[in-house]
Amino acid sequence: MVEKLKKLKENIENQIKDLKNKEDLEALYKETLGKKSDFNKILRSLSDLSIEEKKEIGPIANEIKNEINKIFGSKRLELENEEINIKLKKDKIDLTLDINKEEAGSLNPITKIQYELEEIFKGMGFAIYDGPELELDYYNFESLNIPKHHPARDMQDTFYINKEQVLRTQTSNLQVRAMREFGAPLKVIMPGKVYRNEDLDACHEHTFHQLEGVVIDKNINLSHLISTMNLVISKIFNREIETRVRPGYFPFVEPGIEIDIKCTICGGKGCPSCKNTGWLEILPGGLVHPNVIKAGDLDPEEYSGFAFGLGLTRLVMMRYGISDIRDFMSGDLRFIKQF
Ligand code: FA5
Repeated sequence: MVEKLKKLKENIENQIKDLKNKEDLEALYKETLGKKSDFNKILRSLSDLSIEEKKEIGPIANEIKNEINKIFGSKRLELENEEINIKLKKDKIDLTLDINKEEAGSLNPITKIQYELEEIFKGMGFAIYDGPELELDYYNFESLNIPKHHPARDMQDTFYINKEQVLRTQTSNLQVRAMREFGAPLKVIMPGKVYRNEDLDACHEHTFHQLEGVVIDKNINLSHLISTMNLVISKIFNREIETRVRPGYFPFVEPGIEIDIKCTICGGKGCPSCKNTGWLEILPGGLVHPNVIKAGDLDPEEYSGFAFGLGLTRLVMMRYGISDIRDFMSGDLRFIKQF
């Protein structure tokens, strides 16, 4: 009987070696150790033996059964591992594969120059201040010495949201806000987007960027403004740029000036970007009007100051030789990818 069981074990060992999947293994298990198997029949026949024989053969038969179970167990494990390995190989992710490559964006040239200017001004001790684009009529006009029905409102036709709120037409809306928030002495720049109801052409957009600057201190005069601006312009262009100063009019400065730069697109000969004048208006400014200093809760007898409103978009056009301002809003990737 023991011999028969050993023979069966040997057969099982031989068959199991070549099995390649779990289904075949379970089928062999059923066939060799299941209820109807020869192995089971032999085990059942143990009951016909005498007690002595049972005592002798029983444990041996049990041991053989355990050994066969172990053989099946380790084969089961082997097949499961193989299955996992095959799955892992199939699911392997190649991290070096360049699929779904998204194009990296880049900074808009206006943002780039804004950041450069911020660094230049920070180096001169200016702080950077930000404020609302949807602004009260008061800060955009009235506090700047432009009451309702003042003709200067025509120079900056805007989009009224209601009677009190407008899309700001100039970053000057932050002059009084900054004075009220920080007091004096004050040295601050305010870059940002502004909006105007404009007839559009190569150098006029409805949405563009300005960079405002305000300095309030004792004994500030025009030479402070002009020398600061010449320094900033030469730094941003990395060379000397010819500028000229003319009188300008803004109700919130007295006196008011315009600092123009020689058109870098045509070199001063005249082109559509400079309206054939050879000069580009990018830098109006002046000494802050006493009424504005008062609106900023400061004493105009004690403090004076200068302010300027750099046309940031136009400055970018000059630096990169962009001849049409409408390209910035065109949404054409070929334009933006050049920078
Ligand atoms: C102003 O906006 C004043 N707030 C500037 C100022 C500040 C004066 C502080 C005095 C003291 P102006 O309307 O000229 O000024 O605009 C300033 C600059 O913005 C212009 O020189 C020009 O470069 C730019 N600019 C004006 N209108 C447009 C437009 N439609 N499209 C693009 N740039 C414009």
